[in-house]
Amino acid sequence: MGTGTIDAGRVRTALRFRRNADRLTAGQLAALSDAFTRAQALSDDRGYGFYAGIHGLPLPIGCDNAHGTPYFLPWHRAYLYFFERALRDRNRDAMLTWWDWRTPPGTAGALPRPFAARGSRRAPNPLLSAAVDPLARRQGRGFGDPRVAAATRTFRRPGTLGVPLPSAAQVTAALSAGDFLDFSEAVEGLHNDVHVWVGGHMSEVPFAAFDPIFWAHHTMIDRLWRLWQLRNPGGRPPASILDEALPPFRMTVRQTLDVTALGYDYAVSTASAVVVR
Ligand SMILES: [Cu+2]
Repeated sequence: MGTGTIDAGRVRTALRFRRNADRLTAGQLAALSDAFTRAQALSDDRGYGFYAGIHGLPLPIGCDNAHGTPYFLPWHRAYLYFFERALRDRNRDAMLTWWDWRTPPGTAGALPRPFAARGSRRAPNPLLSAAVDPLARRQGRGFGDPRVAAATRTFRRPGTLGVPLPSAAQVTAALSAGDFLDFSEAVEGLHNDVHVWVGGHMSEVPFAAFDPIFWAHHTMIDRLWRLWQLRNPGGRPPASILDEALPPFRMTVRQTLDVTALGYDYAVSTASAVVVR
């Protein structure tokens, strides 16, 4: 179930790979969409709204210590781990996927195609938008953009708030930080820019995780941490926090350090220009 303990049985199985959202096979995308659709249909603690609500409203359990602190990367890694597990409970072939939002020079960047596809009335795209918990909307009244707090489903306003997506050069610069805290701070700053660039629900912390693109964005952040770790084998959060838990998850900072121990890794694609070496 949900936010319980790490599942050692699954961890012992072969590694599963998270892939670039724009390079999914038809089968990988179908599994992901199916899992999102099924999770979005559940209103209990196995469902999409429950997980989205952990990040901000209506269950702001994690967000206070998950942003602007050394817990930023570990907390979100735990969050993705348990959310991905909830997705795989709905469709066992589903895996989180990352949005490579780095913009090549001279371009404005774009949302990954699977998350931007319109879908049809009969078959709405579960990666485009999701319902916002009515309780979150009630609690969030008066917070931030009133159009966001009032909307029953998530929406985006890409590129309208005046903040560009991070460039490849900015990502490379963040990855070159030699110290964990320096890296964490740099990557969190780029992460904030992506939230603002997407706009709508993504630009408001209490609602951000209801937008399906949130998960692809944070999977990219988690992947950058993994790439940084491969470059900096000894680099880790301060020793004083390694055995701290990451509420509401029954996982400690130390338990987030090795993604392969959590049963996953990131697929290397030749098109991903972040070179590790
Ligand atoms: Cu975020």
